[in-house]
Amino acid sequence: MFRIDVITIFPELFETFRQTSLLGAAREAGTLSIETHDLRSYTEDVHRSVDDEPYGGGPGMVMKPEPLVRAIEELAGEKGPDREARGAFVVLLSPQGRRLDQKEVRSLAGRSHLVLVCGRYEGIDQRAIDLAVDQELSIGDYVLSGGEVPAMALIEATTRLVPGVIGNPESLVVESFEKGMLEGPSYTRPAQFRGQSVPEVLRSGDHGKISRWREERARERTQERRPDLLEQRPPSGEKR
Ligand code: JDQ
Repeated sequence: MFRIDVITIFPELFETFRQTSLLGAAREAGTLSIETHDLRSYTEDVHRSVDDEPYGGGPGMVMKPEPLVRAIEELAGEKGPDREARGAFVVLLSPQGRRLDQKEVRSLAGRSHLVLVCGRYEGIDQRAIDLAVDQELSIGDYVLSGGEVPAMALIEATTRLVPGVIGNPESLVVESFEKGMLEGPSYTRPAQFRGQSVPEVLRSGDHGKISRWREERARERTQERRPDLLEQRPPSGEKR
């Protein structure tokens, strides 16, 4: 069982997401559990405050450390080797984190319990991060308004690698980023559309030829759009 707990002030953002086919099926099969936890329920003041003004002044608000650390420790335990030994790993989504890539996704999918912390406002008290978070991750170099959308991206990317979550494991390994290359073009019916035809080779029935053609198109597209991916690739045949 792969368990994901999400700490957020907007748990309702995850409701329809949790019901999407892949995640819903895995939850019903008992291979996956995704629970959200309202950060406000971990506050102890009458106003249920999760933010406060920044020390040193400046615009915006900062997330208070107490409810965050209380929530994380209740769900994952105290930071340290015992927590990691249980397979629990606490990730804070933030623009200051290391960039999430497929290699990191594979590593996260190898854990058994992820606690995802979604911030809001302009920052999080550094002491909460130091005390309770194992890793800060960003999904890309652009600024969102909170960690919820990044958390959903991380959940989709990791859960599809968890055995038993995707129905067909064959459709997985051959995919673009798992090979360190982009996918080439795909086609479906009709064979002719607005004067453009499906490449003849794909309708030839020669699977060896089709496979080589796809490999060439993938390489061509990767060279054109993402040459950085080809530079990172190990010599052919080696697993990344
Ligand atoms: C939060 C914000 C100004 C943060 C608050 C919490 N890849 C990625 N982009 N943006 C985020 C992640 C992200 C994640 C969590 C977040 C943005 N903000 C907004 C505003 C400075 C820092």
